[in-house]
Amino acid sequence: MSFNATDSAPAYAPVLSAEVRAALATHRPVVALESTIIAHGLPRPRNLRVAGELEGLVRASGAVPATIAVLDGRARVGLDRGLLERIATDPAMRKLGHRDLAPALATGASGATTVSATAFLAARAGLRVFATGGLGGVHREWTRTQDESADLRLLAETGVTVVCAGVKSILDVPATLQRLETLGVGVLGYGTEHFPGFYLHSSGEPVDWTVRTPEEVAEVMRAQDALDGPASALIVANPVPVRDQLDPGLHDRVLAEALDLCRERGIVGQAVTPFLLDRLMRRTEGASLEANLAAVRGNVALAARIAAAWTALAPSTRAHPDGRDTAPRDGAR
Ligand code: PSU
Ligand code: MN
Repeated sequence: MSFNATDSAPAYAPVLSAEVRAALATHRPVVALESTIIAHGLPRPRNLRVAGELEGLVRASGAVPATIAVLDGRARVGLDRGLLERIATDPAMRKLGHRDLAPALATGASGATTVSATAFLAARAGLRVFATGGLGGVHREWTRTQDESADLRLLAETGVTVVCAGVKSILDVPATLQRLETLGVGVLGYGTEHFPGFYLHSSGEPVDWTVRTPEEVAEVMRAQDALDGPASALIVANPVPVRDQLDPGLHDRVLAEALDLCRERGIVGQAVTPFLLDRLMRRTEGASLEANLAAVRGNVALAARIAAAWTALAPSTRAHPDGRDTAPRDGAR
């Protein structure tokens, strides 16, 4: 481990790409994208194509994509093609949660950021809308392992709107929803009265609030800011369309087997989620991957529309016209 430390303080603040900086300065919509899904959630070489495809989807929907990662000890918000390629192809790319950011920056490390680290950096950079596949949450073996993703606590303290297909179905979904309630994180079903099930259209769990348009989401964001309480995320739970979901019977069978194998092999910590996602993909002959990708694509496109609706609100009625001031709600603490 070599440290960056020198007499002059290294630049630890996130580095925004010129395009992202320009978009923020002119109040154009920007969508933050995470990189762990690229480096650790999808198989190579497809992951690189997907990374480019997701950025293209954001652009096609009229917003600027800002994929977030740490490269050579710099937290980057907005990556060029070369950096995206490194994330997708470098086998040494680490998986960085929020707590890993400081050691990664201090040692000049490189890694993909999870939801917790991405949401944090996005808020720091003044981005309000973030898209991913499925959030981390409470694992099914929680009573034994105490494994609850750091995503939840970070979202409880960070003022970003996260568009996702619920939480990964490898998790204990009811327990995760309960934690979100306890932590005070708002959950909106997008066009649905049920919490999505990641690979599945529905987890079977109800949601308390349903919205049907990007404008409605933006209005909830404005109300959240006007209330001026402690910063916390807003989850927009957007289900994968029924036609694109994984067959529910196949899902349940293959997942039970993957969870058993995970336990048998003693896989713990950060390795659990990538292991289960990979195992499901193999055992469904790629069907889970297609469902995962359909979910992510839908989330990215919706996030771009929400970002546009958000920037369309009169700047004076948004608490943070460009998000970069230090007003109490920017969530980046
Ligand atoms: N969504 C996906 N695939 C993924 C992830 C999300 O479709 O791989 C990643 C996110 O980065 C999320 C992480 O934060 O999985 C959760 O990992 P853990 O359970 O170790 O916190
Ligand atoms: Mn975990």
